[in-house]
Amino acid sequence: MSGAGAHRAAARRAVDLDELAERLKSRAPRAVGRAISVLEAGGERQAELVRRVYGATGRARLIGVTGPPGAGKSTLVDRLAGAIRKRGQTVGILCVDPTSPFSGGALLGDRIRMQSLATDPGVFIRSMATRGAMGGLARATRDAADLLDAAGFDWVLVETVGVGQDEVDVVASVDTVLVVAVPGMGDDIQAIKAGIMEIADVFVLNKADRDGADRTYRDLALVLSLAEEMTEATWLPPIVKTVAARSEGIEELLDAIAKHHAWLSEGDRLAARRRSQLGLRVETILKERVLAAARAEAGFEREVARGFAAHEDPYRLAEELFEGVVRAEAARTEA
Ligand SMILES: Nc1nc2c(ncn2[C@@H]2O[C@H](COP(=O)(O)OP(=O)(O)O)[C@@H](O)[C@H]2O)c(=O)[nH]1
Ligand SMILES: [Mg+2]
Repeated sequence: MSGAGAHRAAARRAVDLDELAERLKSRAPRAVGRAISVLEAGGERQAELVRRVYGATGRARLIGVTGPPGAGKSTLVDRLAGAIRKRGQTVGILCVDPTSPFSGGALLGDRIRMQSLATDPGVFIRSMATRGAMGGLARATRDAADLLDAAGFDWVLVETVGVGQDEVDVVASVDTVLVVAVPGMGDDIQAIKAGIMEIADVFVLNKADRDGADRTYRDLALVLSLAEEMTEATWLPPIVKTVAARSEGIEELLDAIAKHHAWLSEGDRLAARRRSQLGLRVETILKERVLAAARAEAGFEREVARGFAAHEDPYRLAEELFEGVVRAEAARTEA
């Protein structure tokens, strides 16, 4: 493409993103869907779209829902969304579940489970996917939450299966994290403790209709009481029993979420939480940028091969690559 042609194409894409950002405000499902696809595709357009909508973010209540596969997360999200709609508020839902048997077509599975909401214009549901690595999916999902926030949804619910660090990162970058447990987890409670216990703001003991619910409740309460020293400033995560399949305990769960929000709203807790989450997002983007530049402009693979042959230490190699990136950036700004 000629220089002028490339310039016109870039201008066209910018107009197209401006238009998309504008149409988002109507919360029209097609516009929201297209915008999320831009985020999933990654690259510069992902960044440009977030740049355009970010000014309008910060109003929605962001809720993460995580826990093992089959715990009832999608069912819970469906019922929570229903209860939120009854209050006249709107809700955007994002699902990240690589373990879903419908992978690729996860949308279908989640839509079936969330059938009651599928035709409601006050609800937007999307299963997230990217062609890239899990890290890319995590970032696109967090960006999509911003997009739904900017579009004016009152609530954004993010469902992720609680397995890897990336899923945990996504769910932890919200205002309130719900960790879903089910009866009879036994030793798994220890597993939760090691992995996602720390990030729970509210525990949901779902499938409370099952045998062993009381026992699991007591186990959870015990683990929680041992967790850390309580001070007046500490939030003690409550345990809420639910039977999502029968819509039981949903109002109690919303109450617990409201209590957590009230606690966060005291002093600058909410701002502090969001500030540290912003820091983590910037950290991720910065790491990726420096690494991408090291690959594209400082010959990462070649330098590692050379360093290996010369038995150079990793610190020295990283230092050299970093200097290569800085030189390339300086040359670019001069040009
Ligand atoms: N017995 C019982 N089953 C439930 C309950 N909530 C959800 N389920 C069922 O558990 C299965 C998995 O639910 P789903 O919401 O897809 O779980 P997810 O993988 O965590 O999203 C489905 O068959 C649900 O109908 C509950 O409270 N009690
Ligand atoms: Mg699910």
